[in-house]
Formats: sequence, structure tokens, C-alpha cells
Amino acid sequence: MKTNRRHFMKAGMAMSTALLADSALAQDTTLIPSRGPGEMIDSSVTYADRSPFVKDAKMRGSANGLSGGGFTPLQHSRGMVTPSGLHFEVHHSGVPEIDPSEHKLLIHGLVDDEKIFTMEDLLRFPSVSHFHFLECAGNGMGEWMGPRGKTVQQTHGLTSCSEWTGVPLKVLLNELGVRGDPKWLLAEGDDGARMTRSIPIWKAMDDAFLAYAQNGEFLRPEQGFPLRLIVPGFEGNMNVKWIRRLEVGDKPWWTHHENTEYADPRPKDEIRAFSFYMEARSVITSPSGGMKLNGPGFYEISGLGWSGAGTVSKVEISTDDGKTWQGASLQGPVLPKCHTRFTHPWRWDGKETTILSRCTDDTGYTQPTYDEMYKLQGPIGMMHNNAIQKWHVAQDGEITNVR
Ligand SMILES: Nc1nc2c(c(=O)[nH]1)N[C@H]1C(S)=C(S)[C@@H](COP(=O)(O)O)O[C@H]1N2
Ligand SMILES: [Mo]
Repeated sequence: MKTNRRHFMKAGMAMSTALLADSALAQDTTLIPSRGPGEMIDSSVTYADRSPFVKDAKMRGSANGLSGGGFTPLQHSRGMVTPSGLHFEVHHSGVPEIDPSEHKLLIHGLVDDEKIFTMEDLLRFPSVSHFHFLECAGNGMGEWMGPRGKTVQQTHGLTSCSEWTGVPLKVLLNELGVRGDPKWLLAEGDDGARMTRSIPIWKAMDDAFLAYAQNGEFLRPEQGFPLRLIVPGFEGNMNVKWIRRLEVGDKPWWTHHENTEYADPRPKDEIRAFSFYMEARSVITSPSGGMKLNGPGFYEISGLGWSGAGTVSKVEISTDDGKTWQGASLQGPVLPKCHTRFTHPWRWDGKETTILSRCTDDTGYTQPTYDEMYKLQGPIGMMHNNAIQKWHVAQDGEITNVR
């Protein structure tokens, strides 16, 4: 690390001296700013686009009729925020078109006052803004049986991170007054799938909120416009989009998704329902599958760590297939239930190797290996795959998924 920094500083100093002197470099007219005015400001543009030179960061769709969505191109990600237009999507029955002036939210069940809220009503309540990751429990599902995805977009692209703004559930529930012995809250979406999930009331009263905005603007239709539930750190499926109904009750509803897809197999024919937490996980996004290193030398290893149970406390990197580990730098901000960017300086010697990362959160939990996951879930587990990801570096610099 020290030698790298010194190397950079030397190079930087050499550069500034060269610019000061009347050197050949300074004579190079291509370095002298001599550009005329740029394009005129187009007043008809209402939403600006990216540079035409930025072509690679694209969503990868996996549409399969109405059920499907898109994967975030994590290999091109920088920092911790996902641009709204690159946020992954999972829809069980397509994306409904909802006019916010007609959208309503019913809150009923074990409350003193049942009530229907319009969007206008909800926008008048005290709001919060929080950065949180959102991850589908099926992220990396295809990797259970072996390395399948070529790129990190394919292996890990069902996680994204946004700043979400909305009204805390506790504010609304306190406004209506809960009665009896409330234990659970049912959330129902207004799409064809009528996605319905039971949420424990303690979580509703803790940090769950109804979001109407994402990264400073109203939600994208695909993210649940005009209103969605954000249940920080819990499996993506519980973050019900296009939400239209909340019911307070004293037991879970055992809805379709709770009984089937989102229950996890356990040894001895057991099933774990209500997994809730997306546990600590990390992945190296650069260099990652499908990339090629351009010869030996310095590379920055960069990636993302996150935990639905709390805050990332450390990410460790191995550049020798797990024999030795070193702590990565956390770029910050390091926030709870949020993507955390890590970096690690690496000098590749040009030899074949395997690079991997593992994340530990502030509960003390460390991301497991595939062997450890198999013991827990069996080889046919599907959901909640948070195992350590390995990228193989070939002698020619080619990076491949060996997971
Ligand atoms: N109403 C509704 N809510 C939904 C879904 C859906 O199909 N309908 N998909 C769920 C699933 S499985 C996930 S992983 C997240 C994905 O949220 P995103 O599309 O905003 O990334 O939304 C959840 N909420
Ligand atoms: Mo999901």
C-alpha cells in the first residue's frame, strides 16, 4: 500500500515539474485548452441523458412474459448509489400504470380509525430520507449448482442502492392508533400479481417506511410509482411496490409467496419461512467476470459489501485463492443496511490466481463459503445465497466466474 502511494506521488511530482518547465509535453498543442463553445443548451430537453460515449452500463433484462425484470450492471458501478435508471427490477405481473391522483392507500384491521389516504395526504406527513440497498432473495440463485453467470451483473445484479424518501409506517400507525395485540402487518400491492406479504409489527414500528421518492425524484414506475414499501435490510419481495393496502393483525397471513418461493429448505426436511434478513454479503465488482487485465502491474480491486442485519464492519480481500486475507478500505459513507464501497490496492504479478472478498457486519456475522452454505441449506437451496464469490484470473488476464 505504502509503496503504491509513494509511486503515485513520484509520478504526480514528475508531471507537475514537467508542466512547469517549457518541456516538449507543454508544447504539445493537444494538451492546450483551445476548444470553442460546446453545444447550445437545448431548452426542449426535460430530462438529460448520459454521455454518448457511455454505452456499456446497461440493464440486462430477463423478461419472461410478465414476470421478469432487469439486472444492475454492477461491473460499471462506482461509489455506493445505483442510478435510478439502472436499479434492478423484479415484477411478478408486469408494471402497472398508476395515476397518482387516483392512487389510494387503505389502512385497516387492528386500528382505532380505519382510513384511506390519497397521495396528497401522504405527502403532507413528516418524511424521512435514507440510503438503503434492496436485494432480491433470489440474487445469485443460478449460482447454487455451479458458476453460471459470466459477469457480476448476471451473478449479483439483483441488488441496488438508492436514497429513498417517504413516510415512516410508525407515523401513520400512531396517527390511526393500533389496538388489541397487533403482531403483524399485511402489505398488498396494486399490480396484477397483487403481491402480498406479512411484515412483523416490530419492524413496521422500527424503520420501515412508505417511499414515494428515489434519489431525489418521484419513484420510477418500475420501482413502484407512486408508492412502495421499504423494509430496510429485509428480502426484496417484502418491499411491496404500488402499495394499496395495509392491514394490522395478530398473526401472519401465510400468503402465496410466504408459503412457496420465499421459504428456504433446511436439513432434515425442514423449511425456514420468514427469512426476512438479507445477510452480510460482498462481491468484487472490478476486476470481475468478463473483464481482462491489461498486463501485470497495479490495479485497484473495488467492490460492494452490504448487510441487512446492520452495518458493514469489515471487508477482507484475498488475492491468493483464500490462503491469506487483508483488510480492504471502506470508502464511506458506511451506513446501516446500505451498499458500502470497498477498495484494495493490488499489484498483479501476472500469474494465475483467484481473487475473492468476504464481509463481516457489526453483529459479528461473517459471509459464508459455498461449503458452509451447503451444510446449512443443502445443494438445492435457491434463495438467500450470500456465499463468497471467487473470480479466477488467468495468465492472459482474463477474469472468469469460478464462484
Ligand atoms: N406489488 C409488487 N411488489 C413487489 C414485486 C411485485 O412483483 N409486485 N416484486 C418484489 C420482488 S420479488 C422484489 S426483489 C422487489 C424488487 O424491487 P425493484 O423492482 O424496485 O428492484 O420488489 C418486490 N415488490
Ligand atoms: Mo425478489
